Amino acid sequence: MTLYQPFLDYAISYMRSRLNLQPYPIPTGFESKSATVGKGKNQEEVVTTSYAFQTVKLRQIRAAHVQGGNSLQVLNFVIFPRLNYDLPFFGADLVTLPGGHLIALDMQPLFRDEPTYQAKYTDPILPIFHTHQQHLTWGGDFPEEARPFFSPAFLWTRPQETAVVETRVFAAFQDYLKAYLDFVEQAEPITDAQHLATIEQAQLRYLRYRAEKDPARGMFKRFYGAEWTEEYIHGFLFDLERKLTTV
Ligand code: DBV
Repeated sequence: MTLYQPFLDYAISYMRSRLNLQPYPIPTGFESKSATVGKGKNQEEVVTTSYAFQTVKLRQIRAAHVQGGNSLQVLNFVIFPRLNYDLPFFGADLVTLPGGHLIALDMQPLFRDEPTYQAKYTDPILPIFHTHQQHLTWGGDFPEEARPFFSPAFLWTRPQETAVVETRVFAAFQDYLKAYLDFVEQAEPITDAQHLATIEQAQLRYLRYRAEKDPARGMFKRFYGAEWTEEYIHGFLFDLERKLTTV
């Protein structure tokens, strides 16, 4: 079973239909990684596959797809805009573990508490959020320190049923991605130096938080070792800092 393959296929083909997707380099050895985990009858192959693209407005569109049998499926899909746009991040963390499903879907804001920013990038999403939230109830506790990185339209849910993921979550994912590409289409480059500086700071704040707190770190370390994991996190999943210092 590969629960999130349809999400990935949909996202790539939908983006191709609206954007001029160019490849984004994936560091050698990180395109696909596999390991055998567990013992005896419980042995499972865990394969992590990476995908990455870029466009004129989007610095990095990347996905990590982890497939390890029925009770281990993850699709982490993030879009990082170029630093001369004030666009939010598209963030999807779709996670299935032995304990159940955990779904995080949002347009993650650069400036969480700025009214003009909210009016531009959150208010238009609220109708979509409310439509889906009726069927996808609030997932409960999540790290308080992560709050600044999510918008008021954050869909956060832990569905009991796989069917809910396949139907309701998939529908929400499609609607959020469409709305995001609408924002991208409308986005105009920022030229004001002061504004550009605050955007870079906000991107770095987000990136450092995600790289430091990556909830998948433990899992990846167990499967693939510490060295591979740190390189994957800093050299691919959350690579902005490296890209800035190596220009
Ligand atoms: N999460 C990632 C990447 C993953 C990934 C790159 C490639 O950022 C998977 C894999 N997320 C993943 C896994 C878990 C979570 C959990 C495997 C389960 C960890 C576990 O239970 O062992 C949203 N993801 C979570 C949680 C949240 C998110 C809130 C619960 C974490 C917890 O309870 O501590 N998305 C995640 C997040 C941000 C975001 C924290 C912060 C800005 O955008």
